[in-house]
Amino acid sequence: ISKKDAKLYMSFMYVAFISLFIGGLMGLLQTLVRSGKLTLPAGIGYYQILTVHGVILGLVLTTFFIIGFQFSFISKSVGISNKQRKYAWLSFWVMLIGTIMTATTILLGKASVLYTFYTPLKAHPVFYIGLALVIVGSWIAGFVNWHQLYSWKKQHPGEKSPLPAFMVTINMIMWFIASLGVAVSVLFLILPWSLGYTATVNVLLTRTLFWYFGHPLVYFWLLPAYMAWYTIIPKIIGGKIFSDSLARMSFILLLFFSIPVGFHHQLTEPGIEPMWKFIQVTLTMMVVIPTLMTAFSLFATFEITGRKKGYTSLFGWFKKLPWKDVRFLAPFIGMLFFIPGGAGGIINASHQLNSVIHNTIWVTGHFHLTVAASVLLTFFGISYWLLPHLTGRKLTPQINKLGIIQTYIWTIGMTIMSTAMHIQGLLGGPRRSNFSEYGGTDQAHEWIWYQLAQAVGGTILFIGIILMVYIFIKLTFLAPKGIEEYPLAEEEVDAQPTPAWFDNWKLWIGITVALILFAYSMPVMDMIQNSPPGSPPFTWPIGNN
Ligand code: HAS
Repeated sequence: ISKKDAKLYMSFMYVAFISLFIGGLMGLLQTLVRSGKLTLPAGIGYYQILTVHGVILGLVLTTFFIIGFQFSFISKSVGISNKQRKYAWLSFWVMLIGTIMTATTILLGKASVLYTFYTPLKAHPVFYIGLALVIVGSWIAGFVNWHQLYSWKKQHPGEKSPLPAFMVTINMIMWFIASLGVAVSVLFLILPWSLGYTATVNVLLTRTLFWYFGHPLVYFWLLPAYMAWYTIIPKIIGGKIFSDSLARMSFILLLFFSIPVGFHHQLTEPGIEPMWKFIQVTLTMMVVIPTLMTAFSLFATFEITGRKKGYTSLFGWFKKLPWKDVRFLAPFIGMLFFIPGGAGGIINASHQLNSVIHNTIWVTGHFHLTVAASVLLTFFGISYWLLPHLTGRKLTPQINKLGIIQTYIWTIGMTIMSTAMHIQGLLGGPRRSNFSEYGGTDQAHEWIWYQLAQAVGGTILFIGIILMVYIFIKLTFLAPKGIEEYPLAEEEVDAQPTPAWFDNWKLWIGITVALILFAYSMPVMDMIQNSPPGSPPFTWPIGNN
């Protein structure tokens, strides 16, 4: 990778790791405040720090890391021209300006609306304009990525698109189609209301448009982790990709079933016909198929690689995986976290069970297992080789060891915190709630022990963040100069050739759009025609803002 390219990709990484530190600190404060052990100094609101936590980690850290990593990943296979690089920089600056605008409004206490910015909570218009810019910046990145593949295809007629380019293209198509929903909501409904041009807002419609975007958002986080699981992990363990076609198929299925499923976040929402909820829940369950295909393919890679190395006993291949290589260990533990995380997701999506856990802190436990453990541990795993690769340094045995310690700290902290969240959620503990004794009820008394456990887990996690930021500084500025490989695997030699129809983009986009129209047209029309009169703004009780 040339110096020019490395500088571009690293810029995204700087923002990602600064966000990790700020967002993580806010997470620690959350757990301490909720345990009743800390009162925020005057002027800082509970919902203010919760908004910083969600926006900075859920939207900023993830988007910057993903776009930066994807640029490196796609360029590795199809290259990047000078002109494309210029537009990639444009995407970076637009995203950064948007982030600064959004962050400023939250820090000034003018946008304590949480990362979901549900109406009738109302933020300062600059908050929404900033978020819109982050999205526009990411669209520019998507257009550059598509243009990269398009230019390569023109030079290689008849050849199948390289797997990394295929994967990035799918993720950016999903992101583009999904973020159209939130763009419409912000531009046509929320911003005019926030600017004072309209007196009320259609709450049901804005929430629906948010979740039309919000669920694919979680797969936008997950797919880069899958990119690493499918194509990087095999190389790190000394093996090959089990099946190029299977990997492509699972990405295509995730594209189909990520978007027309947002109602599973709105199962308790009045105003949506149960039949449409049922249809979207059915489509949600389909997502399990590509996920289990991924699990199967990973274990196939592990076993085939081990057996090729001569480990013949039943589990010899498993024992001999490179457990002391943090580039493998961190993502592997991420995969393990996905088992309870995914099982929790199936519970959430089941209508009757959803009514037990909805709006409880169980949900917070679920997404800390999925995004903050599975995805983030994989992103850390990527950082251990990507950062030194870009900065021309070496992942030394000493930094590798620190990385292993970091992985275990993260695992312990997250296990304690998310287990406590799940149990407290089953006992009815609410999510998104400041510390309260709830009038001294027995039930609230039961919750406090789990809150304390979360504060312990949160503290351990924050130590993990400090260590990770230290590792980032080491790998970026201090580690000895050297060459670190970009570990991209090849396909197994005896794999069936990938059929050409995988590159039929019109077909994949056509099916995706058809599924969306099927799942959303009628209920959205119903919301536009029959929603109750819009709602005036809601503000938090004094002291919570
Ligand atoms: Fe979720 C809420 C349903 C996956 C993130 N989810 C959230 C929220 C976030 C989030 C952030 O249906 C909160 C939103 C908010 O603020 O309100 N989720 C699902 C379902 C899945 C799922 C069905 N979620 C994710 C992923 C996320 C994520 C991935 C982030 C990256 N989720 C829900 C629902 C809600 C929800 C409801 C709303 C709840 C409510 O009422 O508010 C599925 O994708 C899960 C499929 C996964 C599996 C697991 C397969 C396991 C694998 C591991 C491989 C392991 C290996 C190792 C190879 C079926 C692939 C094995 C080794 C051995 C030794 C055994």
